[in-house]
Amino acid sequence: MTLLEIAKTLDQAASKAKPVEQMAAKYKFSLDDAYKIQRESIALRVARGETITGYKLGFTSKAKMEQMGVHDLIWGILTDEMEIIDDETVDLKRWIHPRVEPEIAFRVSKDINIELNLKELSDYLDMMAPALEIIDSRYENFKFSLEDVVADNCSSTGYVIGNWQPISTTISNLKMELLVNNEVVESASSAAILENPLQSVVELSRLASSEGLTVKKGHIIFAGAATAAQFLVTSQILKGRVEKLGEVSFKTL
Ligand code: OOG
Ligand code: MG
Repeated sequence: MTLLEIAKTLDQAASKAKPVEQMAAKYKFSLDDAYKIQRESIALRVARGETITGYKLGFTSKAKMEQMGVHDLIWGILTDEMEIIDDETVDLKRWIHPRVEPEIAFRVSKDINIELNLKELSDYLDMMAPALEIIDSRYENFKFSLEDVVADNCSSTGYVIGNWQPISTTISNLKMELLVNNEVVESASSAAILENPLQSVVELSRLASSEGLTVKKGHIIFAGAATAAQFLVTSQILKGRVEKLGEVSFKTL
């Protein structure tokens, strides 16, 4: 299979909610190829009329790396098709075996096309918000290698963003919780995310600029989960709570 054919296979798996077998070992594609496949799959979405809304980092915490058995930071692309409104009810039939995880989102206030350091970020980001990410691997049994998950756009599937607020407080040690039906099921400090979730933006600026890619004003950035993710089932109320930032939620059907 060519890289484009692999991208089409993963794209179809996502739109039909039908899993496929892992492909990196079978078709021997590299991590570089995996990012090319990811780009091709996003191009298919854009050709269908979707708009790129931002980026997500993955495996920025030990809890996530250990849960999934993958040990390197990854990045993927978000589109408007993935957006879920705060408090919305979503029908799980559109996905394969979705999971949810608590996150923090940032909003870009000025184009980023160079590698930034932590101190420079205040010129490039204006807002932050509590968020939830829904991930849904297109691979059978949610099992993958690093190359496989990158090709699959890092399992990107859905995102919910709570109230945007200025980045005024220090966010390197905030309690982040995932609640299912109002019970806390996952909890960790935001320090679990690269010691400071803003470091995810630094990493993204490095990775994106090295590819000549601009993270645009208005784009959102998901820093990565601090905790393991939880499988979704029907009739749940999911809530993400970030100390000082507030709550965000959705329901499943
Ligand atoms: C890959 C996506 C990882 C995160 O926040 O670490 C991720 C996966 O776990 O399927 O989104
Ligand atoms: Mg995530």
